[in-house]
Amino acid sequence: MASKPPAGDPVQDAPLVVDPQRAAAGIHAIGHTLRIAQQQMGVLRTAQTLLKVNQKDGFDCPGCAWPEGDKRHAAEFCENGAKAVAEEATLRRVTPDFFAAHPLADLASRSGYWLGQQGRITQPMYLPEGADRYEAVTWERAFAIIAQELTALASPDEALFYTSGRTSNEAAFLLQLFAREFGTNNLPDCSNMCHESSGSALTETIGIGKGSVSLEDLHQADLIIVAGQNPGTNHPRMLNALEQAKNAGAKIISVNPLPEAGLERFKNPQTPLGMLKGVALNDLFLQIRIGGDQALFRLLNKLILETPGAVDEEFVREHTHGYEEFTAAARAADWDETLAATGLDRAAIERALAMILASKRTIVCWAMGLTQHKHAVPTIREVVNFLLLRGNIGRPGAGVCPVRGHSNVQGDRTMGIFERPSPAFLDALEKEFGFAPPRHHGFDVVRSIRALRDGEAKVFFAMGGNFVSATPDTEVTEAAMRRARLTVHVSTKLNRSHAVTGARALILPTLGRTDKDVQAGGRQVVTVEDSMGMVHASRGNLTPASPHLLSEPAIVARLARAVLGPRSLTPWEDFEKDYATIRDRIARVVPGFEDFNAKIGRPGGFTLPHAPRDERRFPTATGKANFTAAPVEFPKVPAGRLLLQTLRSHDQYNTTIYGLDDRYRGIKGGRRVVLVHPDDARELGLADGSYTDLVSEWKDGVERRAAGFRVVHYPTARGCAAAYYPETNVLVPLDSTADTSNTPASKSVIVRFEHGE
Ligand SMILES: Nc1nc2c(c(=O)[nH]1)N[C@H]1C(S)=C(S)[C@@H](COP(=O)(O)OP(=O)(O)OC[C@H]3O[C@@H](n4cnc5c(=O)[nH]c(N)nc54)[C@H](O)[C@@H]3O)O[C@H]1N2
Ligand SMILES: Nc1nc2c(c(=O)[nH]1)N[C@H]1C(S)=C(S)[C@@H](COP(=O)(O)OP(=O)(O)OC[C@H]3O[C@@H](n4cnc5c(=O)[nH]c(N)nc54)[C@H](O)[C@@H]3O)O[C@H]1N2
Ligand SMILES: [Mo]
Repeated sequence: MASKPPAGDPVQDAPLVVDPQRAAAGIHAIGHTLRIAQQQMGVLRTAQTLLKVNQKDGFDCPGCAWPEGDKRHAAEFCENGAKAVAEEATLRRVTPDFFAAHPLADLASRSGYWLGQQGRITQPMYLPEGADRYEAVTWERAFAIIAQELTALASPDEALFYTSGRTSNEAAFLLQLFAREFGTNNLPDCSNMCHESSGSALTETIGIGKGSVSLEDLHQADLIIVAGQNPGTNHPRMLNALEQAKNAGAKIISVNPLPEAGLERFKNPQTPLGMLKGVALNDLFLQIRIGGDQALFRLLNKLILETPGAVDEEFVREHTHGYEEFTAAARAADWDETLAATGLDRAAIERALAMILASKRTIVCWAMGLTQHKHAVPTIREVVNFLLLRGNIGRPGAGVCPVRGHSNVQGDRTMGIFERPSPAFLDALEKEFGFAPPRHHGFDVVRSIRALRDGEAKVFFAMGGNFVSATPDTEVTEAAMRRARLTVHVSTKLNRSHAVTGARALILPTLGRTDKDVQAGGRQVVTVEDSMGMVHASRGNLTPASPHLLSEPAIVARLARAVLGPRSLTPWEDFEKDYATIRDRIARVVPGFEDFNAKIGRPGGFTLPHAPRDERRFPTATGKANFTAAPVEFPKVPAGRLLLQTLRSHDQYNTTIYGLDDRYRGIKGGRRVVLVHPDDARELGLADGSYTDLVSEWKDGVERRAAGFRVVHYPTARGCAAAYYPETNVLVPLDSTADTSNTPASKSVIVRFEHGE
């Protein structure tokens, strides 16, 4: 029998379903944006913030990592960016009185949506061992508690330092420096759950784990393939770039199990005509089965190889390695297997091929639809093979475009937030700071959860994020977190990770992107790196939520002094006073940041070097771009089951829930929905509007259950289902991860449905 969703949540989850929308953005989006913004921030702050988002003298939008163009519009933000800003700049406050009134058990019974709606945290809070609620604590005492627990550890590797990708370059650089001076490379980050597969695949094949295109390249492309990405919701400003490309004659192919609104039709809110009519962005929609992408690109590669004159022979000869082995594998690709893996028909693939062959400049963009699968890394390598074949890298209008998530997730990695740092990076750190950093690898996210579960790690410190909700296997992860001696969260807003704690817990409230940051050395700026390797400054302009907040760099600097004491030669006090002194050090440690302080003075910032893009040089082990030839894989789903992907609604930012609607998909007032193709639903006896439990089946034999989901008949690919994250993270087994990158396979969960007769 289908059971009811967990009790205790004051938010009624009662989804209503209407027809999905065909177009994204437009007038409706603007009204919606302003309404949400004013509810949270009031009229004045709405004006103060929304006019500064992504302006050259303003702050970087805390939403996605999509870059800003050189010619900025007065409103360089989107509906979802405005929601992200409103969420942070809200006038609502979580004070010590709030914690006095809400014991831990109460907080643990609330939904993530409710927790987030309570507002900005105003003071450091401490949960003593055995206490039933948080109490206010001074900063000094908070740092002393952390220092006490950290110094009591048998080894520095019993501590974990997590980073969520909103953290600025300056704070990230300090955090990794502190962790390494303390003695560990345990620096898991959200990237481990996000684009790690892209980083792994790209580093091996082109020598750098970052995308190779600029906005200008998108505008100049003949063909843009958008695979496994929903830009209408998650990167709305990307639609402007796609529209511009389209106006210049580009074709667009989208590859997705779902028809996503933004790609079908885009109503540009920044042009009057766009608002009324909108443009159809998609020229071809390949409605692929979940996990079929590697098979698709492999077959396309075979077809390119079989077309006389289609391969860029000169590029292959001059710049690549492994061609023979790859062509042997590609020639063996099989139509029938591909059609089974992808669910596509032959005619659609042939149409795609014609567009590919007609294009002289091709870009492939992708996001979580490709990265969160068991075979994500070989899938992305196959995309690289596809681009290499026709020389589509290192020239205008062509290249790889992994579209990043968090606004500074790429920068955090550049700053050394990585559990497997390169020896070169550690050498530079050692030389600059005069200590010997640990050389052995640390734990990524999945490995960190295991370490907590098995008692190998005892202190968990998070620079932002919402670890227990964002990670897989919620029950396992929460139990693991509860075994910690101490859990510490540097946060702006309340979330579930504050309610699922170790024996002792701390919440350290911090400034956000929109807040004015004044230190002893004056008003500070921080910097971020976008999805295309552009680094620029970000300046908040709002009065902080409370006088007790510390900035992220200040928190790390004070923590480092409390923990390391005189044994550290690093000038932590100077770093806190003036972030320019941090940038001077970054300039000497991280390649590409020479003259950092001078360069961020330039409006718009500067672009980091990227050898494949700039000079067709590939810093791989072979010194060439590597073709690869992995066996083709795709998920096999037993009869009576569907393959579930866990994705984002239009009203959320990862685990932050802005509202209960998913407007483009026609879902209103609830999140516990599962989208199923009507024909699959009929076969499985799932009536539209009925309720079902989702039960995930994994080879460990453990059955994981998410209860009480409303069935929605929806035009997804056959054999596939979709439901929102984080409600469904309970279904993703901890050990179900991508080969090589170890990213949780959260787009590929085999589920059966249990429902009343
Ligand atoms: N408003 C808003 N913006 C965000 C975020 C947010 O939560 N809200 N999150 C940010 C973050 S951290 C990230 S990483 C990005 C995420 O951006 P996306 O990757 O766009 O996010 P998802 O909702 O996970 O969507 C995955 C898309 O891939 C498709 N897909 C799923 N499985 C497959 C498959 O096997 N093959 C193919 N071809 N497609 C597939 C899904 O149908 C969906 O369209 O967005 C960032 N921006
Ligand atoms: N099933 C499933 N799981 C997934 C995914 C999926 O598609 N499916 N996607 C994965 C992906 S791509 C990602 S990136 C991760 C996201 O994982 P995380 O980055 O850990 O999660 P977020 O929800 O983005 O974190 C939100 C919290 O960050 C804090 N915060 C916000 N702004 C600031 C700030 O300026 N400073 C500080 N210190 N804190 C701040 C707030 O307290 C807020 O509650 O989730 C992953 N998990
Ligand atoms: Mo992400």
